[in-house]
Amino acid sequence: MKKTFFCIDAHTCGNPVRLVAGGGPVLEGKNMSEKRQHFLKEYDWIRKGLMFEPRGHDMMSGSILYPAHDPQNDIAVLFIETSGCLPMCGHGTIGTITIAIEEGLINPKVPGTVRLETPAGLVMISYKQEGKKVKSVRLTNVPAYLAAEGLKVVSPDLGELTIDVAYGGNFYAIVDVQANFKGLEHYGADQLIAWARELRKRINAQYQFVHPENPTINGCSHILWTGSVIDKNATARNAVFYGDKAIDRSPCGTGTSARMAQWYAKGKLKKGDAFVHESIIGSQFIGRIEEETTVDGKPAIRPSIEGWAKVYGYNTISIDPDDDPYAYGFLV
Ligand code: PYC
Repeated sequence: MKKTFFCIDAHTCGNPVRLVAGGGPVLEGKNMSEKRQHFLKEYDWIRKGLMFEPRGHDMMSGSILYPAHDPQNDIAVLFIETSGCLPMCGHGTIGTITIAIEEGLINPKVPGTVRLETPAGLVMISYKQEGKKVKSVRLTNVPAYLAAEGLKVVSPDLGELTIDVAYGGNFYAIVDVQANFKGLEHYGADQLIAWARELRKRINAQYQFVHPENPTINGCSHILWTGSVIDKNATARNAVFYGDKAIDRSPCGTGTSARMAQWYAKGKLKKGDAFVHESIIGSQFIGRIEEETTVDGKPAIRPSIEGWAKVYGYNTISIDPDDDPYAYGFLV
């Protein structure tokens, strides 16, 4: 049966955000973590149809809004992506809030702020507006922490690598510059993607990562390659691999959170310090440690991430498996 979705397309610092403003499914669950599980069980075809080629592409990422479960909060979100349904997505949050405010999809209780329920937990937003345009969005993320350090993993092409794994809403393997990895600027994006795909497989075969407060958040889903900055005012640069063939064009909000948690744990960043993170294309997010906290007794931080997004299109997309053999997309 043909289903139609009304989508609003934007990008956050270069990475796509397709907000499904009409046609999203009704989900069961008393919070977004439970609703995420319901979506994955019953409605994952919507994600595949809207994210994969031919309606989407390797980097495609999006969201669906739901009413908040707690009356104190403004709205709730499900993230959809080529990789699955992320517990939290930073560039997705910045794009979703920009679209939702500019298009009048939400009406925050306190103008300039949004209390957003995500599958990973509550995220507090503040945004700056000029006329109808949202100029920037700052999200204060769920607690981020260093989960493991100094792990060894062998890349068939690069050799043995030493990695840290940090949580910033998803689990990230952080590959710092070392003898067998010279920095992301020395390699092509295709190489980073192919190496990351194999590395992720090996990391998850060797080690286990489970969020202590929510076991549905598990596994190392992203690889964060590091390298030299382009802009001398930036603190650091990264290229985040996700899905099967994607490198985030934005500096990656949850990746930046994870890297700030890593730096905090190593004494390289403290509360209040700015952390300007550059992406593979040179776009920037401004991070800051807002609060020191703990997760399951481990030192953790609540990081904020600030960035911008641009709305560029309205897209009525149909998915009709009776008519189109590629209704649910494909991977090459
Ligand atoms: O910004 O958190 C992020 C993100 C995750 C995957 C792609 N972008």
